[in-house]
Amino acid sequence: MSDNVRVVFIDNPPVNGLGAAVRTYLMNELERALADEKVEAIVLSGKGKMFSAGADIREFGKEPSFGTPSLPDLIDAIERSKKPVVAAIHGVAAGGGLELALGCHARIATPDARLGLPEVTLGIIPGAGGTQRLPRLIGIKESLGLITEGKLIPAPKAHALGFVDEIASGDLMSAATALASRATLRRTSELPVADDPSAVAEARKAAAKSRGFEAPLAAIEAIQAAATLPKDQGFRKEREIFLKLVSSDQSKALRHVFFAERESAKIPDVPPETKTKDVASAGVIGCGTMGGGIAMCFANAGIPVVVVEGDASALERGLERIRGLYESSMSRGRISKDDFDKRMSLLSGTTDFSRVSQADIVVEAVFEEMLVKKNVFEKLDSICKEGAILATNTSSLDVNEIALSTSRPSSVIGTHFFSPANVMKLLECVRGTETSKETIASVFQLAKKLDKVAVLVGVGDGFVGNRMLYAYRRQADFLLEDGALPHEVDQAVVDFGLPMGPYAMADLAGLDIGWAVRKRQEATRPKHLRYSTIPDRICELGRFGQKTGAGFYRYEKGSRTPIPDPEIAALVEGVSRELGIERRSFTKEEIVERCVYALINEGARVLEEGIALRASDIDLVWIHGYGFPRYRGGPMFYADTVGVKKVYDAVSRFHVEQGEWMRPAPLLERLAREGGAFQG
Ligand code: T1G
Ligand code: NAD
Repeated sequence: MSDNVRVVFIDNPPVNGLGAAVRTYLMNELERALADEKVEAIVLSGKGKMFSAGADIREFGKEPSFGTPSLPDLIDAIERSKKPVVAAIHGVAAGGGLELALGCHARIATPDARLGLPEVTLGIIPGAGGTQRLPRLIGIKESLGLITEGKLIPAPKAHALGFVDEIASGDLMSAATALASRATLRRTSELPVADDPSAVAEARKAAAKSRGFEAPLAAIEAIQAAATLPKDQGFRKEREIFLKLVSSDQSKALRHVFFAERESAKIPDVPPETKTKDVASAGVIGCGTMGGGIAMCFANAGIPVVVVEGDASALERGLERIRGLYESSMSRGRISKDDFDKRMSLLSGTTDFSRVSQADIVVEAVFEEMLVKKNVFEKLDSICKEGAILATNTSSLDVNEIALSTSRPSSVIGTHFFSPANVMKLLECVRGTETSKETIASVFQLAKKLDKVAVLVGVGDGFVGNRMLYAYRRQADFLLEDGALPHEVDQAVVDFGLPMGPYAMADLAGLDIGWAVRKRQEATRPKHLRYSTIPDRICELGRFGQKTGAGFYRYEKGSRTPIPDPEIAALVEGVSRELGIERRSFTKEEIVERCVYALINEGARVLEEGIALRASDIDLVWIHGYGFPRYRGGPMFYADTVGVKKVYDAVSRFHVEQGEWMRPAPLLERLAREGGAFQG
C-alpha cells in the first residue's frame, strides 16, 4: 500500500451503523488526514462484514441522531475535501452508507457487494444527499427505480449504471489505494443533471399503486428537485421531506416491522447456540395446492425435493401444475430458462413413500383430516431416518395428536405455509408440547434459506393467523347483516391498505371448504352466540367463489374481477329482514374499525394465552400472511398508534351492541386501564 494514502475505517459492529460517535470519529479522522502533509489521498472503508448499513435506525427520533456532526455535514466535508477520498466497498453499502460513498470522489467495490438506498422501506427518504447525488451519477430515471423500490443491487449492476467506478477483481484495499493515488476531485454534487418528466410521471403512477404509502411519492418529489431546483435548494428540500417523514406514523410502523422481523427468530428458551440440523434434502407428502407450492419453495432454494402422492394421476396433475407455474414465471421474465431447468431438475415425484426415507425433512400436506394425517405420520415414523424433521402443514388440527402417532414426537413440528406457498412469506412454526429445541432451531434456520419469515406459534385452533381471521370475517358478516354489502366492506378494507377485502379473498380461496367444516360443527356450535347464515346460504346456491364463477360476487367467464351481484344484495337484505334488523349505512371508517378492532381483540387473546410469543410476532403474521399494510405496522402496532384505550372503548361498545363475540380481551382491558401499549 502506498504510504501517502490514509485508510480510515468505519468500525461499529455489526453493521457499521453511522451513529453520532462514528460520525464524530470520521470527521476527526478526515481533518487529521487533511492536516497531515504526507497524506495525499484517503480511502474510506468498513471493518468487519460490510462498508455500512447507514444511519443507526435505533437512534431515530433520539437527539444524537441529528446531533453534530450530522451525516449531511460529514458527507459535505468529505466532498469538499482537497484530497481525493475513495470509498472501498465490500458487503453492503446501504442508505446513509451509500450516501457517504456518493460523497466520495470515487467508488470501488468487490463483485459480491450490494448497494442501495432502502430508506423508503423504512417510511423515509434518503436524508443525506442520496436523492440529489445519485441522479447526478446515473440520471433521474434509474434513480427513481432504485430509490422508490429500495432494493439493494449487486455491485456489477451499480457499476454498469455508473455509480460504482471500478469493480475490484483482486484485493479490495490494494485496488482502492491504487485508485486513490490517481483519483481526481470529482465532486458528485457539482455534476449536471437533466429533468426527465416522463420518467417522473411513470414513477408517480407506479407509486400510486401502493395505496396510502407516503414515502415513495415523497422520494419522487425529492429526486425531481435534483434536476429542477438550484443545487442548495434541492438538498434543502430533501432534508425537509426527510425530517418530516422520520417522525411520521408510517416510518415508526416500518421501523417497528424491521426490528420485528429480526426479533421473531429469537426464542427465549431456544438459545442461538442450539444445535441445528442442516436440511440438504426434503420430502413433501401430497402434491395438491399446498404440497406443490411447498415443493417449489425447496426447489427455489436449491434443495432437492421428492413429492409423494397417493395415486399416480393426482401426482401427474400436481407436477403439471408446478411446471405450469414455473413456465408462467419464465414467460413473465421472473426466472431464466436456466433457473427453470435447475428447479425442475431438483424436483421429482413418486407414489412410493420409501423415497423419502433419507430426507432431512418431510412436510406433510395431505387432506385436512386427522385420520389421514395420522396414517401418514405412522408411515413416516416407520421409514424416515433417525433425526429427520417430520413437519405437518395442517391449518387447524392438533399438532400434539399428530405427533403422538409417531414414536418421536420431539422431531414433529407444524410448518404452516400460506397459500400460494411459493409466494407468501409467512411460515407459522407450530410448537407441540414435545417439539425439541433442536427441531425448532433447525426449522427457523431452514425458513431463512427458503426466504420465509418464521414466527413461532402454539397449538390451538387456527394458530395465530387463521384464528384472528375468523374473528375478522365474523365482524364482516355481521356488517352485512347490519346494512353493508360485500363490495362496500371490501372497498373500505382495501382503502385501508390490505390487498383484498374479506369477500374477494373468500371467493378466491373457495367457499366450500369452510362450509363443509361448519356443517360438521353445526351440532356442537354454541347456539347462544350470534351466527351469520349468509355464507352458508351462498354455498347452498352452488356459489363456491371464483371456481364456480360466482360467490359473494359474480365473475365473467375467464375473468377474476369481482362484480357486485344484485342477487347477493337481495340475499343479504333478506337475511337482515328475517332477523328484524333495520339496515343502516356504514362509513368506511366504521367498517375498518369493526373489522380491524376485531382482529386486535382476538390478537390480544392470542397473546395472553401464549399462542404467540410477542405482539410483534402477531404483526408479522398479518403482514406476511394476509397482506396487512406494512406501513401500518401490523394490527397490534396499529392498536398502539390509534391508542389502546380508544380501541378498548370501541370494542366495549361493539360488545354491548353485538354480544359475546366482542367481549373485550382481558389484556386489552388491562392495557387500556393502565394506559399501556402492546409494544411494552
Ligand atoms: N441500524 C441499526 N441496527 C441495524 C441496522 C441499522 N441501519 N441495520 C441492521 N441493524 C441490526 C439488526 O437489527 C440486527 O440486530 C443486526 O444489525 C444484523 O442485521 C440518512 C436515515 C445491512 C442488509 O435500511 O438491510 O441511512 O437483531 O440481521 O441479514 O438516508 O441489516 O442482531 O440485534 O439484518 O446480514 C438505511 C438496514 C438506514 C439497512 C444486513 N439502511 N439493514 O443484513 O443482518 S436509514 C437500511 C439491512 C438511513 C439516511 C437514512 C440489513 C443488511 P440484531 P441483519 P444481515
Ligand atoms: P389439496 O386437496 O389441494 O391437496 C391434498 C393432496 O394430498 C391431494 O393431491 C391428495 O391426492 C393428496 N393426498 C391425500 N391423502 C394422501 C396420502 N395418504 N398420501 C399421499 N398423498 C395424499 O389440499 P391443500 O389445499 O393442498 O391442503 C393440504 C394441507 O394444507 C391441509 O392440511 C390444509 O389444511 C393445509 N393448508 C391449506 C391451505 C390452503 O389455502 N389451501 C393453506 C394452509 C394450509
